[in-house]
Amino acid sequence: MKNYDYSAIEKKWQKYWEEHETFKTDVWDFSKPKFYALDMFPYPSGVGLHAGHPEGYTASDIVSRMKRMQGYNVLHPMGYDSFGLPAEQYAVTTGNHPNGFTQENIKTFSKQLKELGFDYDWSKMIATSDPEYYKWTQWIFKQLYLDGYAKYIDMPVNWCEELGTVLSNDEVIDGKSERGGYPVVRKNMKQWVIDQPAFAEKLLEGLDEIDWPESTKSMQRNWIGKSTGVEVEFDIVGGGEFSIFTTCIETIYGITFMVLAPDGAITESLLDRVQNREEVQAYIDETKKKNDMDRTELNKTKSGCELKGVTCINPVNGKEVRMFIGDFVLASYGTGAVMAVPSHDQRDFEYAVAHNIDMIQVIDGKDGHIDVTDAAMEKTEYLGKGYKLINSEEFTGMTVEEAKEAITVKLEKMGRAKRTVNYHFREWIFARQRYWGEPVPVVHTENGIHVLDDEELPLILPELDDYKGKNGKAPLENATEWKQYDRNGIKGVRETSTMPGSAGSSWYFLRYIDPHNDKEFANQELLKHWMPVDLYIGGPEHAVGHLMYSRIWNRYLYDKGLAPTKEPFKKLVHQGMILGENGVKMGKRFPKYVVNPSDIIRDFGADTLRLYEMFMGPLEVSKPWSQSGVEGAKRFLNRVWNFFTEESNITEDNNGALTKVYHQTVKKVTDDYEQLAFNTAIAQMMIFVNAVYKNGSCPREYAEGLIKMLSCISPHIGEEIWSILGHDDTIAYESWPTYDEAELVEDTVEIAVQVNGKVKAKLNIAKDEAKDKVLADAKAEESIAKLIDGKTVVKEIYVPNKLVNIVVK
Ligand code: ANZ
Repeated sequence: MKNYDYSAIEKKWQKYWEEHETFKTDVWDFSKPKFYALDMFPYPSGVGLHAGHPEGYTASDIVSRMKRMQGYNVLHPMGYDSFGLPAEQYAVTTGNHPNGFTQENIKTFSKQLKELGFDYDWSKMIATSDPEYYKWTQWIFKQLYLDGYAKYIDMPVNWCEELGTVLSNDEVIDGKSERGGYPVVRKNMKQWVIDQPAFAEKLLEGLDEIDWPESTKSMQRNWIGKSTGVEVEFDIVGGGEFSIFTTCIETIYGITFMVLAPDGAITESLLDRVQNREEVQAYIDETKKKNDMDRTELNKTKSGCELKGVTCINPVNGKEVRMFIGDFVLASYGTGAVMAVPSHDQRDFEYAVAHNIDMIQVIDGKDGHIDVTDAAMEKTEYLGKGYKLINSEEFTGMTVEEAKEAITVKLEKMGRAKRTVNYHFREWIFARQRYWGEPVPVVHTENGIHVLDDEELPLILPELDDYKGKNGKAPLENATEWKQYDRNGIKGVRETSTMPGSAGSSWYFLRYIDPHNDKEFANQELLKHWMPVDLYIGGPEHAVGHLMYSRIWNRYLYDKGLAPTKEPFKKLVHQGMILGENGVKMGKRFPKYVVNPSDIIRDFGADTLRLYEMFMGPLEVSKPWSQSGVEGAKRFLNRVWNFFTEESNITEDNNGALTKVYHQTVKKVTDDYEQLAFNTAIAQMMIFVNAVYKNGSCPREYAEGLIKMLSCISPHIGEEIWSILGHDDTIAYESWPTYDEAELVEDTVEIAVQVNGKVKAKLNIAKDEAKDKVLADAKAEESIAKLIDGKTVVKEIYVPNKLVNIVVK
């Protein structure tokens, strides 16, 4: 028996693949159908691969290897999302350029990925921090700007005067900066943004045509937050008017007060009229310290104050209504004003209780009174339940749906209502005061913004001595020479903020198809052939970040005629998390449970690691690591090795003993790989290997079929056994094993055995068994034998493969 020296075997085949460029894809070969398998590319951190990386990467590797054997031209690339904060922090603390650190990490990652035996086409590797790459990130940004989707506009931001910088929401705690504890205020500032709302409808529609997890689609729908309602205009007593946005116009007779956004324009226009100006101003100042998240949280107490001396008129019944300000109403959503109906809305209810305001119930439950708070909680479910209006003049008695329409029509006739759609989706803030990112290719001049010419791209990130921004300002402010722009008579100062981390990853799937093109971001003919990505695998944490941004950039390019498909990722699968042996997330908290893939590769081999991670359970669920599971995986590979490398075990003829189980295995493995159900595919291969051992030998055709299937999961051992079986070439391009449906048909059937027409027993017989044999077996069956013992058999009836009836006297 040959020794299974996994370490030598793995090194040998990794070298072979590299030397033979086994997995280099000729993207111009259109003669075969294409398959584009994509992994979410890693951030090249300083710590290298973790146990979670090989999981998703092995999954896409298996499918891509099967597709290649099935005759597809497969593109399976890998690269690095290499701009970002950790490299920047490294630079700040060590004074070294982040590029060196990033290049080192990329080397480590690539080495580790190669040790895992993935079938990546390394000639197509990209890194988002590479100028050859970010040239095109800048170029796409430029198009977005020229088409009006990238804008430089006033946006509310968290501003810290002492630090002189904008902070993200999580850098602000209770109105103070996390660092230093300085006061932070909301303030409008010029920012680079991408107009996401402009894509909202297209993004919603696109979700219907892609094969993605339902949970991810619904997270995207919620994030976009489409809301259909009505804007209604109210007159202010003493002159003027304002509008509110509501999704529940049917509750208009239940209004007992109004709430305005304290920091909104309507409030500002009323300040001169309020009698309690000081109180109001103090509350406005308080509001400006909070971010939207704090303000809208449901369980926060509903603070606010009345605008004393200011009231408005409800247009449907002429009633005078009190007006308040409250921070739960956001200036940036709808009109920045709410008609408050405390009987039917949770937040209005809490506000009314806190401020002692009346309530009027206007919707009656089908089963009597509906709890005011419940009604609000069930806001969506309450439609279609037949709830009827009360206390609503001519609309009393109508269902909610009828009243929605009728009241809208009435207000429209009065010239008071406008049907509106709102999105919660906001502009995507597209600039950071950081160093390690793509420079924004624009210049601020006296006459406004000047965008760089194409031949000025890439705009290279300048080297700096100091990567820290002075006083919290953008680090590129330190690049005093670089900053100054003077070309072709245009003078100005370059933009010093850089693009966010998600810029480069929003289009990398297009670049992989043609990564070395220096004329365009990718050749259009190639894009047409290769897009969309057929299978995209990555973590669920990107559900609304990267996966939304990529859809936006792709859709923008599609609308411009520069990308061939509306949606970039046809099928998406999220791998589950691999937990520590103690069942919790691997990390600093429990260092003894952190698994380093390199250790497993050293002690068991990459093939075992890959097999083990695929056998742990369904790909999509989180599962704890188990060292004994790794050993079990290794034992299985040993069993395969020991049997199939022994020449005398492989027969040239086929006695049929393994035919059925082999065909069942090919069918199950093929179907399961397609469904990414790897654990059950492996279980079936184990069944087959057990049957082979029991049989003592295996026909060559079946041995080769098994090794082909197994080679997708554990490619090194697959190649090695394949060569021992007498082949000179790689197994990677061999044809996928096939199965015969006819061989799958069950060859035994269960029949009923009756005595005098009553079923007394069941019997398993070979299909189409001879009548005499079946009758004899039936009569020999213990329970039947007892029943007919001593009686005379007068008739024997046999319906083939169905039943036997023995008539006795
Ligand atoms: C009256 C009403 C009665 C409402 C009722 C709800 C229930 P979505 O679905 O998120 O669009 N609203 C409107 N503008 C707001 C703002 N700027 N800040 C905070 N809340 C705002 O929610 C729309 C509902 O949220 C609107 O419908 C409005 O309250 C409130 F029984 O109007 B409703």
